Amino acid sequence: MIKLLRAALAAAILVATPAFAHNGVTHLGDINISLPFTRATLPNAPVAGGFLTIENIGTEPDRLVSVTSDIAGETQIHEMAMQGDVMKMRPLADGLEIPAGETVVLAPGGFHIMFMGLKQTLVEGETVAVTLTFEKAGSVEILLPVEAAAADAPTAMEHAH
Ligand SMILES: [Cu+2]
Repeated sequence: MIKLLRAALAAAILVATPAFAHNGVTHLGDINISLPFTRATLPNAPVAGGFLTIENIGTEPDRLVSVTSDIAGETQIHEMAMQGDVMKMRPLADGLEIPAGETVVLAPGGFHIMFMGLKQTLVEGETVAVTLTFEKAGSVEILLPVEAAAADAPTAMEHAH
């Protein structure tokens, strides 16, 4: 009976938390998410960016279809693209494809998570929770450490080498 309860409990935990984190990498099915960060903002800043690295170790492409967060009125997935001579950002209406066996980096100047209608100041040293939803791998909550306003990468990465 206890064995059965344990098995049921283990199954329940598996269903509730399909993702697990190890050495700073969050595993969600064939998707590995690493190096999450965002950047400190001034008070009343209307927008902020979020950054992380997504690896697809599977044999099928997947797609980051949405990102949500309580810190913003709306959270979008953006790309930077040339419009004439000007670099502009625009939302990816169909999400961001993560090709099989490839790694897609969301970083300043490239793909990024965009917090629109920011509801709070982002303070260095705090963390921000976002929920990423993939077409195949499902959803996972990721904590983005808030780095300095000019950070290009999470400090944890710099400390690693
Ligand atoms: Cu943007």
